[in-house]
Amino acid sequence: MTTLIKNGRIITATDDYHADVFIDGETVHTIGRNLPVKADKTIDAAGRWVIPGAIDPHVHMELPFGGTISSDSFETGTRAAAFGGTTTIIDFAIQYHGKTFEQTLDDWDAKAEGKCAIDYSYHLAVTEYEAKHAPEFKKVVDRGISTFKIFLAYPGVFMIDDTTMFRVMQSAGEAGGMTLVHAENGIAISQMIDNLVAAGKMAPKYHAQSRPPVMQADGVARALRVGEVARAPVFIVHVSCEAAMNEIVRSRDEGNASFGETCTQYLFLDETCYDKPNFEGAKYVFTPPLVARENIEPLWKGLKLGYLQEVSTDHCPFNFKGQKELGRGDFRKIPNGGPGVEDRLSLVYDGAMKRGFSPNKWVDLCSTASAKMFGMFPRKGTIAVGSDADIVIFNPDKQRTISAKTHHMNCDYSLFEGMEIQGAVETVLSRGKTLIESNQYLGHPGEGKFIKRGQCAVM
Ligand code: DUC
Ligand code: ZN
Ligand code: ZN
Repeated sequence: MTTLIKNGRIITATDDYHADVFIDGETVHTIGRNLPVKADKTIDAAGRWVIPGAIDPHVHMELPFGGTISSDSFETGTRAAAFGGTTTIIDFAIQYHGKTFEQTLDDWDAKAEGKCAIDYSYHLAVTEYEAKHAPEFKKVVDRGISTFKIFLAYPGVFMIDDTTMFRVMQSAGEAGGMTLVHAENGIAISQMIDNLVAAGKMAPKYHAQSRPPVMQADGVARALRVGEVARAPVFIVHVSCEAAMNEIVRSRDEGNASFGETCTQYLFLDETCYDKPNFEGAKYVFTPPLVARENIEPLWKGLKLGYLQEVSTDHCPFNFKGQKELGRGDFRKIPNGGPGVEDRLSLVYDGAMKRGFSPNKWVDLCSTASAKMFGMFPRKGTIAVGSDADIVIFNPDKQRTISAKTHHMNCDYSLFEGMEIQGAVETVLSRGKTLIESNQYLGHPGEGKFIKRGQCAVM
């Protein structure tokens, strides 16, 4: 199968020019002006931007969490991602008690295989590390999983202690991998939760009050200091506030391989969402929580200046009906997480253009930076001869209103309900196959493949 995308404006993280793209099979074959070729399918992209497929490096499909399971399966979640122009996701394979790393990855393979609409990988979340696990780091990296994740939050569930943090960072680094950290002070937060509950403070807004930004900054500082002595690269996930971001800047300025991301929700929403009536604040109960509006512009500035490297979603949806409702009367029982994988590319476009970012920077934040950071570049994250033909045809002028009524995520609400944004995904190709066209999904579950990732390529 060959496809010719004609007359588009090709925008990558580094280039911006008008040309045709000829795709043969799964990869880009030729790029040039007025290509004299015939193809099985021709797409006219006049007036449109032709960009690399977006990469969301932080999602949780069908994750058992908080007494329930996140509501998007690998099938529904990756289909929704495709509608939004995302052609690769990285999920988190979580090690449950007694499991080896390899068993954990086998379990996640079994969940994802044959279901995905788009290409996928996982980070391996390590929750226990005994001597028997040491040789496994190298095997995991050889299997194409070059990133490990640890939690400094959720005591008794996922949280690891500082010994384990040090050992994971060191072992991951020695194996050529990188450690991602959910960084909060989980112990102090537990005490704050107990204090709030003892005072009868049980509404959704107390979830946010139990995890103030300074507790995140504390976790980030600690993780990066430990990474420094372990001499290993560390990547902080879902940075929601300026104080935590500043810790990353400080550490990198001191010469450490310290990186971070933020997520769409932290770039648009603030803590006033928790005041919504009728328990609707529960829709915004995720961790870390939304914070004061003063943090939003510093996060955008941090993206512009490279303090943070990319934007993900931490997509971990739970329906309001039947799932978020589990926590009526007790914020501790509200499953933590929210939907987002579908709207990221266009939300970041809207916000970035309003703040004077270049189109190249937008592509970098949504695709290229993650391809490099997580070991998939140049197969993913760019449009170049030989790269996978993961391509989005984007209409930069179209206006649309975000709504759960029209989104494709398996979630009965949107975090961004009613928000009017500029820019819309029109056509999506995944490894040469047209997946989305005229708002229709043309793919089949299982066409997305596991992608073996290599080392981080930003250092
Ligand atoms: N935070 C969430 O809100 N959900 C999933 C895991 C996490 O860290
Ligand atoms: Zn997290
Ligand atoms: Zn997460």
